[in-house]
Amino acid sequence: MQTSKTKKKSSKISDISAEIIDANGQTMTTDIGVKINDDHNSLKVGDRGATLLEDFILREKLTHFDRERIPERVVHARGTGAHGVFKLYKSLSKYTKAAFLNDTAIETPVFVRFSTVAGFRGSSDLARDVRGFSVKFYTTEGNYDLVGNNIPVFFIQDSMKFPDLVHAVKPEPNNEIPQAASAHDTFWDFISLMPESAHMIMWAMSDRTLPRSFRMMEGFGVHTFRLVNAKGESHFVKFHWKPVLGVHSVAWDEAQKISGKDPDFHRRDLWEAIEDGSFPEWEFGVQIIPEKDEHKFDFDLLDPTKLIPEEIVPVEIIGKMTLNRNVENFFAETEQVAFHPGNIVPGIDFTNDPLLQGRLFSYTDTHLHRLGSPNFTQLPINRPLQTAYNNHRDGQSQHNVHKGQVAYSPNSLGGGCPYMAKALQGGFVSYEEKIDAHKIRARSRSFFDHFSQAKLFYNSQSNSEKQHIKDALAFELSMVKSSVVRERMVKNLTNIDLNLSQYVADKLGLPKPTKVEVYENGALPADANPKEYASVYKGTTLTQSVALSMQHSKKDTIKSRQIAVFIADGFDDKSLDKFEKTMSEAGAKICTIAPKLGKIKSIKGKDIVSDKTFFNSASVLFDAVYIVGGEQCINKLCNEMDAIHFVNEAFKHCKVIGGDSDAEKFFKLTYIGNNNVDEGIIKNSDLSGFINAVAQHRFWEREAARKVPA
Ligand code: HDE
Repeated sequence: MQTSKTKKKSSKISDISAEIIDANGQTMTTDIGVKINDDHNSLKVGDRGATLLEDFILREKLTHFDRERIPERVVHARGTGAHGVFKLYKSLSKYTKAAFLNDTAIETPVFVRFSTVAGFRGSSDLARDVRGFSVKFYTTEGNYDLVGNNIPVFFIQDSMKFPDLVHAVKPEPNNEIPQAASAHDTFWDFISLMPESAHMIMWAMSDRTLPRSFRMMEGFGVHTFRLVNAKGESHFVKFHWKPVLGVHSVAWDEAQKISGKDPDFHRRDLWEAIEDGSFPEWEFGVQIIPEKDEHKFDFDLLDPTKLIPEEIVPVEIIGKMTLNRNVENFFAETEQVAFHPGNIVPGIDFTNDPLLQGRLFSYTDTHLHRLGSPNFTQLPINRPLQTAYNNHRDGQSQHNVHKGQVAYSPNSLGGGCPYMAKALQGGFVSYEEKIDAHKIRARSRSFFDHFSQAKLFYNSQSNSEKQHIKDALAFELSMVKSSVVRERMVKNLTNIDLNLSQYVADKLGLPKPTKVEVYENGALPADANPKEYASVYKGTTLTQSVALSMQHSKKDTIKSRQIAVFIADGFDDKSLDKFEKTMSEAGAKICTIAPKLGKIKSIKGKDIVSDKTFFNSASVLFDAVYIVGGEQCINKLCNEMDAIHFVNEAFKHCKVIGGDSDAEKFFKLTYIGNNNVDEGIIKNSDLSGFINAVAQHRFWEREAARKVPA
């Protein structure tokens, strides 16, 4: 028998592949290795007779099948994962002794899982929702998990409120409606009574919750953590992931349509990018705060509803993560992976953030329930690179065969082994934080400023981003049946921006507020009076932070962007060849779309096979559209109503639309012809103009000026 020790010796990250069962060329067997002669028929008495209970092959097959599902995650059920590596650019040894953050020669294997929060496992990828961004680093000193989100703050300040938040956002318990959506009564009822959610709500209603791709979203550790160096000195730290492709989103109307056209849109996008060798990359950044500066901010570093503006503490980029390998088996890897913010290595430690503290309990508890045994760390995807030596024994699904008579410490019969490691030998030592306080069940008053950073976020957005937030709030609250909840939310919004609250009120048919309505009740401590509470708002010295707006994100590449190219019989093959060559040199991906599948004849009689058709694809699945010339081709497209709708919709969603000069006739039939717009409309085969425009991602300003009924 192969013990885990011998297995581990042979490989590192390929430990996971070491477990792969490849049936190629093999005979079918039962689970205990007996060769199967007939897998199509159960054992019966005669041709038409009753099935026999003795049929151990049938029984094994059905009992195994009956147990194929495990409980889905209570939150973040819908997700997808991939393998990769983390490479450090520069050593952080000044701040941490963690080996993977010290040695630039080390390449640390990682496994990443992205997720939505509220939807069930089979729900759509494009729900308006926060995205989970979990990274498991298989370091030389044990597994370190950074279990973060694509938003740097959270809805609540104390883990005590987490089950309430989740119950409020999940489908309502009486009828299990709506799926994967926050636009319903219980969510907004809860939020309207929890002013601490104000900052997170601004992010959640922004386009951050509609990412174009997992590859184009940021990641954040959210909580303030600690780094501890070899001398035992501690610094506070916030972790950031910055996508190399920039941060981009889709439009809300588009997100809803993608949910119907391709609910696997994000999962497919990640899978295909990796299969194509267009490996997603994120740079890893840290904001470091010396311990002595803990109280220098006008908010509490332990409060997870606050971020540290990059203007105050810059993000120092220290490394890069590249995802370069898809999973072999979704269940074995993505479903069984067990992340835990409590999985830390020497050199990293926790703070007393009350949300983080609760998480440190909850994740192990959830894994025990979901994966059914304390031996879930032995699953290939969860195993550290090192063999685990300790005195834990037995339990369900124990895969290890522990040698010897000793399973306790101290012992002399086992030579004292396994022995404990001193700090200098890499043994984990908790940071010796001095705490001298009363045991109380209360919220620190330093956590009471709920609106300053909500304002900061809102004020940092561009006009179109602000408009999207306004529209998202109007949409979500319009789905709420309770007028009391709607009115309370509008009142709360006055604390963020009066104009915002007025816009939403108007859309909801409510009177426009004329002044800031100081928040009245809810999460205030029993003894607080609202006036005093209002005076706790210290404001923040900043009124705007550039990093909070996606408008300022990187827009320098079209790598891996999906471009739809319309063709029909009689298309100009020279133009198509040139377009394809130029776009693929720039790293974009082309998909030809035609009235039918199969061969399409060019102007010169050359056949090409179309990738998709107007009836099995849609503009919402692409970043941009291009129409190649050829008189006959354009005439055909002019009669193709789905092609016209495709372009109108792309226009509505502010995408780049381009074409050869012949395409003008076709454009005249679309809203481009009707609107006299230039932004993002690239005519006359201007391919470099097209590339520059696609790199801009969207021309949102188009929305304000002209509305398209598509
Ligand atoms: Fe989680 N969270 N969470 N969470 N969370 C889970 O663990 C929990 C919080 C996050 O891809 C669960 O394995 C509590 C913040 C991600 O597998 C569960 C609290 C942040 C994932 C759990 C929080 C997160 C989870 C459900 C408040 C961002 C998906 C299944 C105290 C920093 C991990 C599971 C994956 C998953 C509990 C708050 C991120 C129940 C109690 C804040 C990305 O244990």
